[in-house]
Amino acid sequence: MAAMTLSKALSRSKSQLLTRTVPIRCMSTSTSTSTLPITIKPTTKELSAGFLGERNLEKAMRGLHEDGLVVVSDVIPHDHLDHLNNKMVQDARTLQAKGKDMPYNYNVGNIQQDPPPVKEHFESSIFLNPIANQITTGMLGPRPKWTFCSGNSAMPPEAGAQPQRQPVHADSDFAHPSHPFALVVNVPLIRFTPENGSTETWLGTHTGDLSGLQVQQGAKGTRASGRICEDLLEQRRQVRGPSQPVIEKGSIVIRDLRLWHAGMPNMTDEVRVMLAMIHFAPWYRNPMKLELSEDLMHKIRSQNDLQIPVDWVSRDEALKRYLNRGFGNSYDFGQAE
Ligand SMILES: O=C(O)CCC(=O)C(=O)O
Ligand SMILES: [Fe+2]
Repeated sequence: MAAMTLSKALSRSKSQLLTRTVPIRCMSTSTSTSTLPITIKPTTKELSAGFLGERNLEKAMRGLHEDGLVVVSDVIPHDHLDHLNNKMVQDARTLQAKGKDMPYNYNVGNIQQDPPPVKEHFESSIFLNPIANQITTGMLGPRPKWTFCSGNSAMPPEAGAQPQRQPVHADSDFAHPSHPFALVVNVPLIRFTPENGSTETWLGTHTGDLSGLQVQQGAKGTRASGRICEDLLEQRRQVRGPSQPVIEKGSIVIRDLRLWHAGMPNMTDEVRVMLAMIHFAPWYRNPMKLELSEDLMHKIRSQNDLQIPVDWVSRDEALKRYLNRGFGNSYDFGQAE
């Protein structure tokens, strides 16, 4: 019976192949046209185990394979987020005071900002979340490599300045594999809305013809690299347009590094911080390392979910250095020979 159903399905898909007339340009492997991401809400049991069951894990895999993005809601305690947010909002103002010398991305309303890499600001629920790790492991293979830990702060517009959006871009502004190799684990520290600059995302743009250097403008290493060509944006908009989803506080957003997206203006008076941690596939030869304070050594060495190459520095040194970093596109997320 099962065999008959399968052979029927096979012959149907064969006949569809023979008669297909739809052009593939600007189509992706996903057939969904929804502009909103799949959101998973773990059960109480899954939360206490720190582990998704089969159905929710399947949903996460579908979101990442087909859309290039998935949201997992209600996984991080709000007091953990508040503690880190208080510190990072102060730090954002310190960076903003540097004017054009701050590490901004595309325009001065969006700052590249590392979290303080010391024990009192390092909650495992945020930086080593077991459900986030389970999902990236499911996509990339056992013990993904965590080599980038930073954030993006959308700043309220300064007096007299015109709020600006980022151009639509892919963070993968270098030659890369055409199969999944890197996922960004984004943690919003507050609730994200279109008003405070929820990231614009273009679901389903991470694969096939839509992904790779041929769709981008801007040389690697320059501030405005990775921009998607205008004509392709217009074509894609007709197939599956962008959205700025509301993301509830406590959520984690996992995004394929190849997905088209853009930082948007923050029209409120509250700084909007989003952490961005990159998990690379275990086979991907990205030579970067985290720089962490020695007071985190025990915590990092006693976990086994991820490979975490670290340059260890003293606590004083860590605190002196973490706000003196480059803008987003100055990092090389490429693969060594
Ligand atoms: O802040 C955001 O929402 C996104 C920022 C971004 O994509 C970038 O700076 O590369
Ligand atoms: Fe980006």
